[in-house]
Amino acid sequence: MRETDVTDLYQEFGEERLPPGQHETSTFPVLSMGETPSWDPDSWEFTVTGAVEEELSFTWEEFRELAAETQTQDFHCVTGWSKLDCAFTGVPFPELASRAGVIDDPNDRDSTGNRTESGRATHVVFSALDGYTTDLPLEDCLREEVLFAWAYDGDKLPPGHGGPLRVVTPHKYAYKGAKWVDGIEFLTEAEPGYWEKRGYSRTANPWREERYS
Ligand SMILES: Nc1nc2c(c(=O)[nH]1)N[C@H]1C(S)=C(S)[C@@H](COP(=O)(O)O)O[C@H]1N2
Ligand SMILES: [Mo]
Repeated sequence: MRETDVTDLYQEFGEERLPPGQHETSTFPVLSMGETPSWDPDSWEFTVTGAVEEELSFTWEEFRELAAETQTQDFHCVTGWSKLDCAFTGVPFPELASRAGVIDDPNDRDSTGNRTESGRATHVVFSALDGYTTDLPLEDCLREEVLFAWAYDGDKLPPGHGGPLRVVTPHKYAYKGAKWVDGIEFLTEAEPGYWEKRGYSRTANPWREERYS
């Protein structure tokens, strides 16, 4: 399996690996809005819908057959803790986007960052088994380090941390990474997710301390 270390991605955003206002922790706290949902591998279905050439759906077995990689990443929680050097294994977002036929041309945007051509995807909303949602602009998702992860430190992802499958977003605060993720929808306009509706940042760049909107 391909293994990469993406902990230097901070250089794109700031001077320091640890974003401002964050402290390092060696534990991995669990933060969820509610209970850990139950998961049935036989009926679980992962869907890719919306503004794509071809909508997709995967069973758990099918999802596990997608090309995966292991990445060493940092994890920044908006409440102030950061856990460095987490090894997550999973499928990079661009793999799913290209299978579904999402064409992104970063030059084809107006001054607000939206696509100039209507009907093309500009945003993504992630959905999860517990009813959680979170949204990001498409260009923030089309990055190798946005992983649909099923393993953490070589073991299967614990249920509390989003197992069987979660998203990780090392370039964003961790609320952008939906635990128990079961779908992505490509949108032609922004649609705020659970915390985004409750005052948290739409863009959530830790090096700019975009915590609240
Ligand atoms: N489905 C789902 N995903 C979620 C959440 C949640 O409540 N439900 N909480 C988010 C928040 S606020 C954070 S900080 C991280 C926490 O991940 P952890 O519990 O693995 O530390 O998951 C994010 N993803
Ligand atoms: Mo959070």
